[in-house]
Amino acid sequence: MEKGESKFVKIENIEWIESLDNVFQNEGPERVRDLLSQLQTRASKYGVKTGRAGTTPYINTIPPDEQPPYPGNLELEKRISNVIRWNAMAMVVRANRAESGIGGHISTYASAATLFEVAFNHFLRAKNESQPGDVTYFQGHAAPGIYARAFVEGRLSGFDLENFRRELKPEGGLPSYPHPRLMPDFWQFPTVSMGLAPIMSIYQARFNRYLEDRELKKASDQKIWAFLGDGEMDEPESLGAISLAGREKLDNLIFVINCNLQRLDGPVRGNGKIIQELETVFAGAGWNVIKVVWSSDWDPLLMRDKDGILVKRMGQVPDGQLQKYAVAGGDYIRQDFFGKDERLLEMVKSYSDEQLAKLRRGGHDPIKVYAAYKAAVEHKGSPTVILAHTIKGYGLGEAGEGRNITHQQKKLNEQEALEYRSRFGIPIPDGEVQEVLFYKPVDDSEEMKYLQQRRSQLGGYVPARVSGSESIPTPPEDLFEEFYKGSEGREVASTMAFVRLLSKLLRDEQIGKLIVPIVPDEARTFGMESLFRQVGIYSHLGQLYEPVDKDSLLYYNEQKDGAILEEGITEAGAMASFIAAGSAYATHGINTIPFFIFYSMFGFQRIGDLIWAASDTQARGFLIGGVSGRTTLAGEGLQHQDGHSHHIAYTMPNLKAYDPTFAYELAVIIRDGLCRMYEKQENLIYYITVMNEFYEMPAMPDGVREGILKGMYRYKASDKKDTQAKANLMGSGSILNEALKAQKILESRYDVAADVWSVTSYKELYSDAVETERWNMLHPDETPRIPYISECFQGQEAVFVAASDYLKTLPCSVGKWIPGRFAALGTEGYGRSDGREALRDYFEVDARFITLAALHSLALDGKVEPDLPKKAIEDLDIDPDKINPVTV
Ligand SMILES: Cc1ncc(C[n+]2csc(CCOP(=O)(O)OP(=O)(O)O)c2C)c(N)n1
Ligand SMILES: [Mg+2]
Repeated sequence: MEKGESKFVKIENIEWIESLDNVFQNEGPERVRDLLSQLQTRASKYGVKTGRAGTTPYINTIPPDEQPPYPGNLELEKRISNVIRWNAMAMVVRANRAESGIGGHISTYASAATLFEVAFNHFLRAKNESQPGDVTYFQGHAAPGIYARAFVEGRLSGFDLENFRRELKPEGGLPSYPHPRLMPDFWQFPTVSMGLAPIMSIYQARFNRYLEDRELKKASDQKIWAFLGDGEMDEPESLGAISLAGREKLDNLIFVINCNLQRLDGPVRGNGKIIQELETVFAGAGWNVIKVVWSSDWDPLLMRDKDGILVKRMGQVPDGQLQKYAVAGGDYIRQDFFGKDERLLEMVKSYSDEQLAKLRRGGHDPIKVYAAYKAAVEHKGSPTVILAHTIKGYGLGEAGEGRNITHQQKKLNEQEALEYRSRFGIPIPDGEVQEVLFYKPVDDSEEMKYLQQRRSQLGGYVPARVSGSESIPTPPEDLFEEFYKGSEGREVASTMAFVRLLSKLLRDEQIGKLIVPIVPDEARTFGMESLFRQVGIYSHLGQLYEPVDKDSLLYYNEQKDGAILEEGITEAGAMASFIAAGSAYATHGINTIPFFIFYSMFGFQRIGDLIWAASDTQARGFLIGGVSGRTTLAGEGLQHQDGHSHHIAYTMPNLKAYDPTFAYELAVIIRDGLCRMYEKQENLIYYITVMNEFYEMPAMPDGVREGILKGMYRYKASDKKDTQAKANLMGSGSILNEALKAQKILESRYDVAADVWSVTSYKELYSDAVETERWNMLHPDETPRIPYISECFQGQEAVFVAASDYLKTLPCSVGKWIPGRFAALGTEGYGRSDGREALRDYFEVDARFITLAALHSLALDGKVEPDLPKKAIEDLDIDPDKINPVTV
């Protein structure tokens, strides 16, 4: 009897439990649920709180008598699994012997092997001609195990494994983690930046449903599996989207969370219980929660636990202590865990210490794992999360099993390798174990035949990335014609031009259906309401209510086959949709074309890691940074005004970044994107900033298309020929208009000839120039090539001024190829809430400052009188002692 438990209490407990047993036996689980809910209601009347919603006892959700029979050969599967475990360990250990510090993880896969193997042998279907297959996100740090399996399957060679983490070896090697960019036939999704796999898989599951609802894809029972870590669930992105999955009842989605109770430094919840915590959170979000806490070894004990003391004890012990049991041995477990109650001690009287130490956790028992997976794939009406209890570094023994150092363990000494070999029965003789060689059973061995047969039953191997999209012809020029013509006197913003173009593309017979507009609750900000009516907002349920604005032309129109993914305020979720849509060409063989329109400040800065993941995934599509620029976005101030997204865009090699001014530039760039990404099937992403400042959109001058795409062209040459003083003014975004004003001032007031160049992309100019220089350096005996920017400015005897709504480092990135004195103007400093005019004065990027910068450079070059800049400061009403915006 537990301390403090009176005889009366004990009898009362027995009576209540027996009545419940009776109700269950005679009337079934529904009636039990009903009774419990009535009791709860009653208790809450007295103000009694009955535990956290959604928490169930710390035992398996599926009781033994509901377990299906195991459909495979457990003995063979165990042998296969052991071989894979060995090779996974060997590849990390060998890599670190070859090059100390090269890294790699043994303990993550060691804890997850059974979770993966049951899935590989019985669940994960491959994509082939006759089935869509399942879509799987593999926990990044478990990569050695996935490679090891592919090696045993015969898909990877010993060389590949040998050169794990040494990809640059001439004979090739394997990347540390899942990267589709590096293994485009193997990995489908990059997962190793923690938290991204959970959110990407949720939106993938939703996107699959979107494709079906829009009749772009045949309905199927395809599942999305995501294998995740328990520590990983602390990332805000991991749990941030689970309510969407619950709300949308995504029963095509299965999370498998490997709860080994440890992360990198130590326990995930030493003083708590991560499985219970996650259960509450997921249950609250409407998920089907399946806990796999204990293995079959515990079933006999739990059967004998009539008065629930064992279950109670299981629920009491914190995770840190469970971790201690993994390393402390049977004697300690007997005293510390069972010793709390005489009845518990009695229960395990016949168990030796060794037997107690070997009572496995649920995630190491294929029977329990299979039961959970089967229940998950058969479950209808909500997503499923499987919370599987395991031990980190399982099988490593002294070398790291359950130890806090285990995550970083990359080396095994001879004794440890011997023990590992023996524990998993690998037929390598003692004398050779030290070498930790890879091991593969012969092809006609029982286990190899079984393994191959299981995979062929499931349709082939996984992971595999099969890219099967067809080229889509670029829409004809006449669709873009109105943008080339200009706005004919009307003042419009480039955002409006973009929305108009998008709406035309959505109407296009060829590609209209493939376009996926994605917006995180900013459609009205960008003037996109008209699209609500035109193509509808996607909702699996359609519209179950009468929208308040039904009478208006632009009402909030939700439709089952709506095209717009209106994500609500989640740039991360919207980006996850972009990734799903942008990689659908590989996942589903459907070339959807995402346009993700967002507040530019909340793009690269906020969700840069997801944009990076999109690049790794080889997603294609358009990222549209709306209301961009630090002085163009009037009034919004410090938090909203983006002066640096174009800088972050430099970090992604396959991403093109444009900051156009005019509608025709935008149209040329978007048409080029459609052509390169969808007709030529290049793996690019286009980032384009658009603005909300109104001005007239001119007609496209002749011969500028190439320049627009290459990053710059001369928009307006000076008419002035009779002067020595010449300036080239480079402008981007709406600051180009300031350069045009400065051109007039320079010519009319100061007798300076000025050409105005529209710089649509510093990134393009920079990339071209560095590539050209590199080529020249490596080919010294060939005629040197000339960077495009140098070509543009060849023969110019002039000064150069570049102004943009971004930091000066943007134009400065091409400074070394500018053949003359060069001044850069930009928006260093935090944003301010004010109008455009005041902001451009404050940041020193308006026509006055462009004029002054040109005159100052010309004076230094001796092309104008030395006192002209001072005169200009007075003329232009510039305060020379004004505050430097970068200092405040
Ligand atoms: C965003 C991010 N932060 C940090 C890391 C470094 N990191 C790699 S594995 C790991 C611990 C993982 O713990 P868990 O999710 O519990 O997985 P386990 O290895 O225990 O299965 C950390 C912190 C990362 N990969 N991504
Ligand atoms: Mg963990």
